Amino acid sequence: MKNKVSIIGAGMTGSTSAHWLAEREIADLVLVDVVEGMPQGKALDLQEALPVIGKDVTVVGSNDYDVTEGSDIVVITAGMPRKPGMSRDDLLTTNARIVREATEKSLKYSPDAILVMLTNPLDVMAYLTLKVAGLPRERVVGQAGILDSARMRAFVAMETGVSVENIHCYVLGGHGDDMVPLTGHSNIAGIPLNQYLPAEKLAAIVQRTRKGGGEIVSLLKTGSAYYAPSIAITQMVDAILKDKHLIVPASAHMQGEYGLQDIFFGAPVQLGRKGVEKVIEYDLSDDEKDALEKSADSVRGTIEALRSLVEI
Ligand code: TXD
Repeated sequence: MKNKVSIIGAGMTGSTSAHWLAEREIADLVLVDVVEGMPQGKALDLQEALPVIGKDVTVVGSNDYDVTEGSDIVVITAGMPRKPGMSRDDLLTTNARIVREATEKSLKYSPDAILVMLTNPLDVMAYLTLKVAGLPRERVVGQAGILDSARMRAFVAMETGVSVENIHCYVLGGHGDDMVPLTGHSNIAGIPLNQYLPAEKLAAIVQRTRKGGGEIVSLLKTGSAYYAPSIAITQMVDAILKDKHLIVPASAHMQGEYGLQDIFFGAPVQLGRKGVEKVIEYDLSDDEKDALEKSADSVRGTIEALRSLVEI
């Protein structure tokens, strides 16, 4: 039987995820959005592209959830993106309403689906979904770390001229400006970054990584990044459907790891057919531990803000 992946929110990240996924021919795809005609139009356009590259998957667009029935994975991108000068947390109330609705309606038709979250503020939207749906932690995972780490990899490649294939970066923590790019675990062909690059160059890369989302928002003026976020979604969906046991940085529900309880937080996560199989714990320096604690505080703060606004 073919796999089925539904994407809620057919905007920039949703439709670009569908594009990357269709190219991989790993699942039939459904796009759902509230805008009339838009998911149908994008789905048909994508369907019509596939003969050219010889890929046999069906792509359906709809304003209703019934067509999502029996999905193996539901990707939730529905919500508002940031506007210039807006923090991810400004999006809180609006996106909480949208994400709650997307979660409830998706699970009605696909009660066994794994939910891959993208909507910002990411760690808190993933938390909301887990709580409103009452799901075990295996079933809800948020995309952030692959993107943040890919940005760091791109910046390191620009600085060093080394192939991105040799550059491995690990960005942990919440998906906000307090994220924690690890400079000792990140490496170029096994050489730790903090040995490869002079301290000031590395500090600049860390800073640019932290502000990577905002840099794109300022350039675009309307909307936020979508190519890199959606290829990150694609890597997660691929790892789950193929039961790869792939370890990637992603946002998962912490149950004691890194000393954290009951928040979603970016950590190395092993993904397979059941979703989150394991959260991997790194040995961290005291500075890194402090930075993670600061990032956790900011996620906790947003969860508290959410609790004061909506019932969870
Ligand atoms: O790394 C990450 N986690 C992120 C997160 C990277 C990129 C984008 N990130 C966040 O994802 C961003 O801040 C937003 O909160 C979401 C979606 O970003 P995108 O760039 O795709 O925004 P768009 O293009 O505005 O698309 C959102 C779509 C749009 O078509 C709306 O009509 C739709 O969501 N939408 C809905 N769909 C279904 N159901 C409801 N209720 C709904 N409301 C809006």
